[in-house]
Formats: sequence, structure tokens, C-alpha cells
Amino acid sequence: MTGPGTEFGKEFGNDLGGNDLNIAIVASRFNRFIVDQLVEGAADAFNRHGIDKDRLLLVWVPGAFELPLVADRLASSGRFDAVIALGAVIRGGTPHFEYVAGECARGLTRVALDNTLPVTFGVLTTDTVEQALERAGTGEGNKGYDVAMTAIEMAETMRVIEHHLQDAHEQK
Ligand code: INI
Repeated sequence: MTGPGTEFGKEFGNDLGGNDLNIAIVASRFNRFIVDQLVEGAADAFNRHGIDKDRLLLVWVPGAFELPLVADRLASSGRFDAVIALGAVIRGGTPHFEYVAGECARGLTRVALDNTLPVTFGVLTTDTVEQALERAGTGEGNKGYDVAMTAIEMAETMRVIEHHLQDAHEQK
């Protein structure tokens, strides 16, 4: 946020969205006992925010590598204000980890930019199952909850910017 003496004609991006958002979650079944906890965390965030369940869609895919494709289809449908990707990629000493985690992150970034839509990254990438469980609710918070709140905030920011740009265009 801005400090004393800083002046801007407009400042956006500090607000949470309303409860009229349509949000899609795509979640991976790999390490499902962890991802289930992330889905619960996201559901808790929606619930606290008063978003009706009819506005929410949940799609399961086999693994984190499959998240970007379905996220892209949902994002390009025009039906959602944000897409949330949830998964758990655990190193377990294999180089496969780098490919799955890296391509998943790269793919989801592309989905957001190609569709100009908030896509939040709730894919845990950890060395061990214990670390993943900690971030899925048993320790320091729940990543699913956090990325759901980020999606709610980003959806509102995009909406506000859109209105502002539209108004500016009409006044020209
Ligand atoms: N998928 C995950 O979501 N997490 C993992 O830890 C994982 N590991 O370790 O392999 C994983 N692999 C499967 C991958 O996401 C794809 O489903 C598979 O390669 C088929 O495309």
C-alpha cells in the first residue's frame, strides 16, 4: 500500500470481492488424501465469504500435470470469474518431480495470461508428505484456503479495473 505523501488519482486492489462470484476448482487425485484437505480449505473460504454452492464447480483430474488443460477449458468458457488449481507434487527423490511441478506451474501461468483471468496456484510442491500435510491444514494454515481467498480478491481487482477502463474509454 502507499505511504504518506504518495498521491495517485486512483488506487485499486485492496478489496475482497462480493459473494456473487462464479469460481471453478480443478483438483488432482494424485496424493488425494492431501488434496482433499486443500479442497476443504477452499470450501471453507467460499463458505465464510457467503458464496452460494451453485456458483462453484469442482473438477477432478488424475495428476498435477493435467491441471492446466482443464483449467484452460474452464477459463476460456467465460463462465467463471476465477479458476483455482489444487494439487500436491511430492519430490520423493525422483527427477519426475521437476517436470510435473515445473510444467504444471508454467501451464497454469499461461492459462491465466492467455485468458486474462485469475488462476490461483494451490499446488503444493514439497520434499516430503509431512511437509505437504502441514501446508494442507495440520500446521501453518491451509494452502487451499489461502488460494481461494486470493482468487476472490483477484476476481474483484480484475472487475474493478475492467469497469475503470470501460469508463475511461467511454469518457474519451
Ligand atoms: N502427479 C501429482 O499430482 N503429484 C505427484 O507427486 C506426482 N508424481 O510424483 O509423479 C504426479 N505425477 C503424475 C502426473 O501429474 C501425471 O498425472 C502423469 O504423468 C500422467 O500425465
